[in-house]
Amino acid sequence: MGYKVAVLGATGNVGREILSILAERGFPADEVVALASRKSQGVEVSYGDKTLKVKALETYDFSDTDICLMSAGGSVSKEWSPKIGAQGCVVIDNSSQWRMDPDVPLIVPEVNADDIVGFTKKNIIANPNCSTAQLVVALKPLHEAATIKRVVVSTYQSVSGAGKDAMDELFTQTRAIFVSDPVEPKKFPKRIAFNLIPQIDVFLDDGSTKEEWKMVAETKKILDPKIKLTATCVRVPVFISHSEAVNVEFEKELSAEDARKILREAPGILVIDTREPGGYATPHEAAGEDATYISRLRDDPTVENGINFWCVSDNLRKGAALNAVQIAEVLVNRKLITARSKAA
Ligand code: 11C
Repeated sequence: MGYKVAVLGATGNVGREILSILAERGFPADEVVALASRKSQGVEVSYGDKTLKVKALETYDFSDTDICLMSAGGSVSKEWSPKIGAQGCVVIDNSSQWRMDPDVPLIVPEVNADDIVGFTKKNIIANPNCSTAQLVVALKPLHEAATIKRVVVSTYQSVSGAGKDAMDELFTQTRAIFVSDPVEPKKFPKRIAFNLIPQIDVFLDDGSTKEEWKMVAETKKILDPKIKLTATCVRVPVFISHSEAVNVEFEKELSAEDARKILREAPGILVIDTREPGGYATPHEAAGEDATYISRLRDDPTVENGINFWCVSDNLRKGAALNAVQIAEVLVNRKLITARSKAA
């Protein structure tokens, strides 16, 4: 018996990735439906070796669909998630719309899968921001071992986090620079090709950006409200995978060597860390992979119990699509939903 699954936002970067991950992982779906707004109706998208024709969200009946994996932005989610949830279909939403709602669980399965039971209040489960997801996967086993006091993180985020137009902008600007054409920033506030931009999302009153605030607020909700975290988020001219330089201070003693052993055993983590040229993971190698890669583990001698590490992961996979599919797998494996499609 399988489930009926809708993928909303099926023509976007994350929607396409969700479809391919559902197929790759053999998610127990009897039927997968690709959805988008009416203007994309009829567009073809791949689901494994099949091709699906996109249907219009506006006219789709969710009453026999079990799970809707949504990656259509905050305003679509704000309007549609409650309507879809009210029809008994569980929404797993990639936008930031519901993440801080106390009646919506914010889930990274390796970290807080048990919190998922709260989904029945609204039939909505939130997927975290990509830069938070990979960070908490790495922090969770370290927090269990030595209790994290404070985290200082600097991110190096790829342009795919800002969508397909942003990827096109990096490509177009790079080519323009090579042929000496003028470069006009559109999606980003400044030139991104051969440059870095220390702003992701809008500025807040305290001088931080919303991306930085999300990392703080979401880490507290997913992992532990007592953890102090400060972030600086930077956009870099990389197409896929976010990287993070992380400094962690613990209450109890924990050396980099202890952390290495713990992280080697931790779910979702791959430690690549030999102290020689190239003995670390880079965004290029993480792209298309499921793991969160940890490298450059070392003690921080400036505090009593502190370490530094480098953390890289594919932002479209663990940071979005893979995490959403893993949440759906938790629902199924823990028998928290039953298939209601006539086809099942
Ligand atoms: C970026 N992290 O790299 C953002 C994209 O809240 O889901 C994801 C924004 C979000 O631009």
